[in-house]
Amino acid sequence: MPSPIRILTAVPICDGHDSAINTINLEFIRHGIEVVYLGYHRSVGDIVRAAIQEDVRAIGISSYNGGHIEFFAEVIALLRKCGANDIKVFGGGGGTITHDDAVAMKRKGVDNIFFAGTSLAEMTDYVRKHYGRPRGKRSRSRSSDQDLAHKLTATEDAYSKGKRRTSNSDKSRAGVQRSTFNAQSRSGGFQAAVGDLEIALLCFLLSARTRFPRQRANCMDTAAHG
Ligand code: B12
Repeated sequence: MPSPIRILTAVPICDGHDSAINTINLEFIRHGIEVVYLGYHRSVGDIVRAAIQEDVRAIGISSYNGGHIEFFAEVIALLRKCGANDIKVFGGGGGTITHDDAVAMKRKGVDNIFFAGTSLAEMTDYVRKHYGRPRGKRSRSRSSDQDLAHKLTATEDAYSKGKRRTSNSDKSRAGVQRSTFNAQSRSGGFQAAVGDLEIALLCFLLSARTRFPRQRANCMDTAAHG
């Protein structure tokens, strides 16, 4: 099984309209998309920091109280500043975000804006189609948070590939590749154990870093981003 598509969703600061995103989150999850929901009243800095730490493919923002052109643009600017250009931004906001606003937002780098009446299936298909492709080659990490997050993703991806090998060895148990079964199952088991250890170690480092941050990533230092 490949690793699931992981996205982060949030509602901007000074906005408590969370009913749409709650429904959308559940629909994404029901379709196997991993959702990190940050909640409502979230600042640009909160959203970008969490998106980098979680190494998500995209950020989905639900915005109803205005200021969306600037807010989405600031998220994109901070992502770029942090060297996280590979994290895409999309969103919606019922009757608040107009078609003209959406044109301006796309010009500033937003992937897509969904309007009132869009079906949940359409949004899920969009995420699968646009954020489900294998990642391209990564440029060098710009912060220890980003570095750790990339390593964790690489380990998760390797682990899910290792699992696939294990299930192939299950096939061999049924006689398809009997001669290599023992060797395959040993290496599959070993890989899985190493994968577990690596994940445990990286999770520990990540949580220790969150609890005892020695330094903030440079790109997050500006007070303007909250
Ligand atoms: C429900 C609602 C509320 C509820 C919110 C409940 C909740 N927990 O969410 C309550 C009653 C609490 C509320 C309060 C307020 N509200 Co209100 N609210 C609405 C209302 C009627 C509907 C919004 C909604 O949830 N729609 C349901 C969703 C599912 O449908 P949709 O919006 O069409 O969304 C579609 C797409 O945009 C897309 N989408 C949306 N988000 C995202 C995100 C992603 C990632 C994706 C992929 C897609 C996507 O999904 C849907 C697909 O069909 C709107 C009016 C409107 N028609 O938009 C006003 C509205 C947003 N509210 C408004 C206002 C002013 C307020 C208050 C300030 C009122 C007050 N004076 O107290 C407060 C502020 C509360 C706060 N803390 O922010 C204004 C905002 C005006 C503005 N931007 O200038 C609106 C536009 C009403 C109006 N015409 O005046 N509100």
